[in-house]
Amino acid sequence: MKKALITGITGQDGAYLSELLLEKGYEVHGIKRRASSFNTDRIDHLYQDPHSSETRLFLHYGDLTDSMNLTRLIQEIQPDEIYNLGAMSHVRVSFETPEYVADVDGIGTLRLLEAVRLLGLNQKTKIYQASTSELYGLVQEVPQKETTPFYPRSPYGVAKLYAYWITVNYREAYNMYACNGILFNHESPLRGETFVTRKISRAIAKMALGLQDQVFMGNIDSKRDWGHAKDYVRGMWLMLQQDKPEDFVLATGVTTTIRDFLRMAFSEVGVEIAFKGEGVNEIGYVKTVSNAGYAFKAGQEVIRIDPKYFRPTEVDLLVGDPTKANEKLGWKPEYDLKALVQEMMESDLKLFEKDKYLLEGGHDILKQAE
Ligand code: NDP
Ligand code: GDR
Repeated sequence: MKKALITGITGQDGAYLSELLLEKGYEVHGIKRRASSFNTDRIDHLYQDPHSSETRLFLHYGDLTDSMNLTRLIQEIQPDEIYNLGAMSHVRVSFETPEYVADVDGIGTLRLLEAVRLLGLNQKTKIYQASTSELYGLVQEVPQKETTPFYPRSPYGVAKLYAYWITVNYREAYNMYACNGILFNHESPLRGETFVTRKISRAIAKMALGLQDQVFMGNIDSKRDWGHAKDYVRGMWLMLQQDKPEDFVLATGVTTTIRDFLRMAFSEVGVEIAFKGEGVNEIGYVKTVSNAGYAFKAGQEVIRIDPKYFRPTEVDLLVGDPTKANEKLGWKPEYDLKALVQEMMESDLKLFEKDKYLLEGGHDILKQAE
C-alpha cells in the first residue's frame, strides 16, 4: 500500500486530494495544526475511528515552521509521496504578515525537502510542491505557460517563488523526484470563505434568503482563470506518477473578470445585475428578477466597493496554457466555469437554508454572530 503525507490536509485541496488518494487505495497521513477550535470540517467525512484496523487516514499535529516535527513525522511515516499543500494562502493577507508567509510558504518547503534529503529518502519519496500562477504576477506573456518569466506581486508570490526554485534546485542537486504544479485559481464549495468566488457565492446565497442586503468588494476588474479543485488534485497526483519529475501548469485556458463572475453567480438565483457609477463609487444593482422565491427586489443595491479589499500591488490578468499537462499527463479539466458556479451556489444556498429556518423560528442567529 502506498503511503502519502499531505501538509495542508485541512484546506480545500487537502480535502479533495485525501479523498482521491483514499479512493486509489493509499494510506494517507496529514499534518494539522493545533487550534483552539475544530479545524477538520473539510475532512471529517473521511475520518474513521482511528482505532479501527480499516483506517487509512491518519492525522498528526505539526507545522511547517517546525523542522524537528517535520523530520520526525517523515521518519516515522516513510512516505512514498509528499504533497506540500500547507501555506498561508491568502494573497491580500500576505501583505499584513509578510515575514510569517516567507517562513511558512518559502522556508517551510525547504524544511520538507531537507528533511527528506537528511533522512536519505531522496530515492524513495516523491515531492509535489504547490506552486501558483501568482508567480507570474505582472503580465509578461499570455497565456502563461511553464516557460513564462515570473514577476510576483505580493509577499505570498515572492515566498512561493523561493519555494518553486528550491524545489527545482533539490531536484537537480540531489536527484530527487520533486516537482512544481503551477496551478491557476481553483475553487469549489470547500473554498475558504474569504477568497473572492466563495465570498460571492456565500453573499448571494445569504441575500437570496433575506439574511444580508449587499456585499462589499475590492477590484472587480481583475481577471482569473478559474477551475474546479477536484480536477486540479487529479493533476497533482498525475505529476507524481511519471517516469521523471517535471513542472506543469494546470489551468483551463479561459479567463473571466470578477465582475462577470458576479453576473454569473447572480444569474443562478434568477437575478440580472447592472452597474452604475465609477471607481470606488461604483454600485451593482438588481436590474431584473425572474425568481420570485428569493428575497431580491428590482433596484436593490447589492454590490458596493470597499478599498480595504484592494491590494497594494495587483495581479491584473491570469490565463494559463495547460498544453504540456494535457499532452504529457493526459490531464484535462472536466468542469467548466458555469458548472463550478452552479455547484458553489447550490451548496451555499443549502448551507444558509438552516440559518433562515433558525431566524424564522425566532432564533436570531444574526444577532448572535455580532
Ligand atoms: P487553503 O488555504 O484552503 O489551505 C491551506 C492549508 O495549509 C490549510 O490546511 C492550513 O491549515 C495549512 N497551513 C497554513 N499554515 C500552515 C503552517 N504554518 N503549517 C502547516 N500547515 C499550514 O489552501 P488551498 O487548499 O486552496 O491551496 C493548497 C495549496 O495550493 C496552498 O499552498 C496554496 O498556496 C496553493 N495554491 C492554491 C491555489 C488555489 O487556487 N486554491 C492555486 C495555486 C496554488 P489550517 O486549516 O489550520 O489553516
Ligand atoms: P487570488 O484569489 O488572489 O487570485 O489567489 P482571491 O480569490 O483572493 O482574489 C482573486 C481576485 O479577486 C479580487 N477581489 C477580491 N478578492 C478577495 N479575496 N476579496 C474581495 O472582496 C475581492 N474583491 C475583488 C482580488 O483583488 C483578486 O484580483 C488565489 C489563492 O488561492 C492563492 O493561494 C493562489 O496561489 C492563487 O489563487 C492562484
